Amino acid sequence: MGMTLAQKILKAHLVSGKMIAGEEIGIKIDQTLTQDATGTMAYLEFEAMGVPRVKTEKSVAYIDHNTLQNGFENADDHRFIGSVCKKHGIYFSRPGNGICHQVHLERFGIPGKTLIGSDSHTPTGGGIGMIAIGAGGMDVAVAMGGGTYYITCPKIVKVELKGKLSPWVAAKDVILEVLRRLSVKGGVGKIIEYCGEGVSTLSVPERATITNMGAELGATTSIFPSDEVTRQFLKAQCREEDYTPLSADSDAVYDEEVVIDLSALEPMAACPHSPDNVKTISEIGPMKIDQVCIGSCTNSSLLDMLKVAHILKGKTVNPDVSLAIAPGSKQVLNMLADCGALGTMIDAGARILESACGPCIGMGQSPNSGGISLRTFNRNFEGRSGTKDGQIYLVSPEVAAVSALSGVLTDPRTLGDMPEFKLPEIFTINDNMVVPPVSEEDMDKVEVLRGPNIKPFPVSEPMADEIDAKCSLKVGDNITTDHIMPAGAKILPLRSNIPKISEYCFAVCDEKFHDRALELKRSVIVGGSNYGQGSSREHAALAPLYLGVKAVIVKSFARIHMANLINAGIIPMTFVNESDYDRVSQMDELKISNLIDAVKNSDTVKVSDVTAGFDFEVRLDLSQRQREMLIAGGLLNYTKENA
Ligand code: MIC
Ligand code: SF4
Repeated sequence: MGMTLAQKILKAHLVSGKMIAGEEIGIKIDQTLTQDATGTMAYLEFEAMGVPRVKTEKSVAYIDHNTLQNGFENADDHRFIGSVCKKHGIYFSRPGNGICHQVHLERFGIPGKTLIGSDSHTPTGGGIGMIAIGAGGMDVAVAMGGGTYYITCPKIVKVELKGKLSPWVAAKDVILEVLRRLSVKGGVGKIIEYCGEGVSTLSVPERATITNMGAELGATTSIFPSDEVTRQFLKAQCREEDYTPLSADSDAVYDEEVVIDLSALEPMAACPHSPDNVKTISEIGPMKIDQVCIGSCTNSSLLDMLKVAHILKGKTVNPDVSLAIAPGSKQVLNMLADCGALGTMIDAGARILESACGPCIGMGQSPNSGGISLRTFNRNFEGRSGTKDGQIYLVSPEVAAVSALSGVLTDPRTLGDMPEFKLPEIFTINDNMVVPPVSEEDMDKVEVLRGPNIKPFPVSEPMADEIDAKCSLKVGDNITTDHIMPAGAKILPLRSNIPKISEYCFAVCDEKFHDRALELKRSVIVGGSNYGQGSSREHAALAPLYLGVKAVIVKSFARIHMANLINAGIIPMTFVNESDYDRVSQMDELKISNLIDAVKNSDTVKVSDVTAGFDFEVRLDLSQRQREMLIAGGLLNYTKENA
């Protein structure tokens, strides 16, 4: 029986387990990436493991999230990460060099290799045929130390692309269509594999937009074949030697199939407040807008920027609109400057931002109260922009640029003929902002520089045999990690300080949660389905750990967050009968006995709701390794015990 491309790469990296969907497999990791907002924790964890040098083929640390530096904290984090990298064998991409996923695709990604990154949009690398997966910082630390990375062997969904995109319809519209059909939960436990005649019509940056935003499906990752288009891209990056042709076997068997006719797609937008709330631009109509932001790891490539510059050329941004543009990398910005496109954007009135995440993670450019903002980003969760009642629509760069001029949501097809936008034969290559590590002989000479805001991560205790604790919080469906541990300019600088950042834990849902949880000392959180979707931030597990949360009982979990809870030693449980969710109330006393035996040996355990006077069953959907990890009190304790 033939294999899919994802299966081939996974099999070539298989360390343990059987390639049967639903079973736990361990894979060898070739490359890792971190960004600064999750990186400080990941490197503190790496240091705690005591491995002197990274054992991967390539590990890169990027500084792209916390670049606002409205205090010493972020600058201290950058300095800490830079010094750890120098010492332990990691390449350090300095602030200003660009957004991790954009730069990694340009300079380091290699078809057929495995990559894990402490950022949920790591699947961007699937655009050049990598198995690239977002993970918690602790998993990345373990992989840097040469440890195996474990996932549930995913189902493979075939997305067959037919035809060719019409003029002014974009890669963003392809992924919005996939989201419209499959929803933000539709990819959980799955890899989305693109194939079909339409693939060759899409450039590498377009493919990367699609795999990037596959994160919003909850998918393990997404992947495109590595073909002639990939070779051309790598050649233009002076890396043709990294090219290998890769595709699925013609008789590969898939678990699910979706067909998308590219030529039938039209410009779309994801409406507030979910990436799967997708409508066509014509359905929404000419809504008045206040702000447009172009950039983020989804849509900040040279190709995107050249299209935007073309649309803006000789025009002026509408007087009622603020247009901000953040090119994705130093390479992109450099090339825009050299070809005059940057001048065109400035001339039209765009506010040029540094090559970083910026507004995507609420680091500046929050819209006005109730403001309508069109963004080429990948997430529009409530409050993420920094304005609680901001209305964020996710759109293509084409829709963004044309609407910035008109002041209302506009279909770019009204522009008429579209010129052919081509990638350059050769990109401007200058890796001078990537600092290589020192040699192994010199590593002892490097001092790791720590600032006062960098606090050790909270210790987790080995599991107790009984939980007798109140439900400190009850939340609904689709809770994101932006609810659990919000980001933004005020909170992001606290990523290295768990006690301090915990003050904001769940503040979006309930400002009193922090104080209540601390007062209770031990507690349990109850939630609905797809709990923990979105970011890979392990702070969404470490802050609850610090606040004494022992277990989270929900209808279903998002993949990375569930792994992060286990890594932190918090027990993830799911309702056997979802209707029991309605019977549990916040502040009910919940009691679970003989927990160690249940976690060791059973798939379910009984929870007594002492307050409401009823018992219910919860599922422990865990692998043997995860069970041992929970009993040890999390991944770090487990790794030490097994060292
Ligand atoms: C995001 O897009 O939500 C982030 C910020 O990049 C996160 C990582 C983080 O919270 O630091 C992600 O996607 O994993
Ligand atoms: Fe940065 Fe936004 Fe991409 Fe996250 S989604 S890595 S915040 S640009």
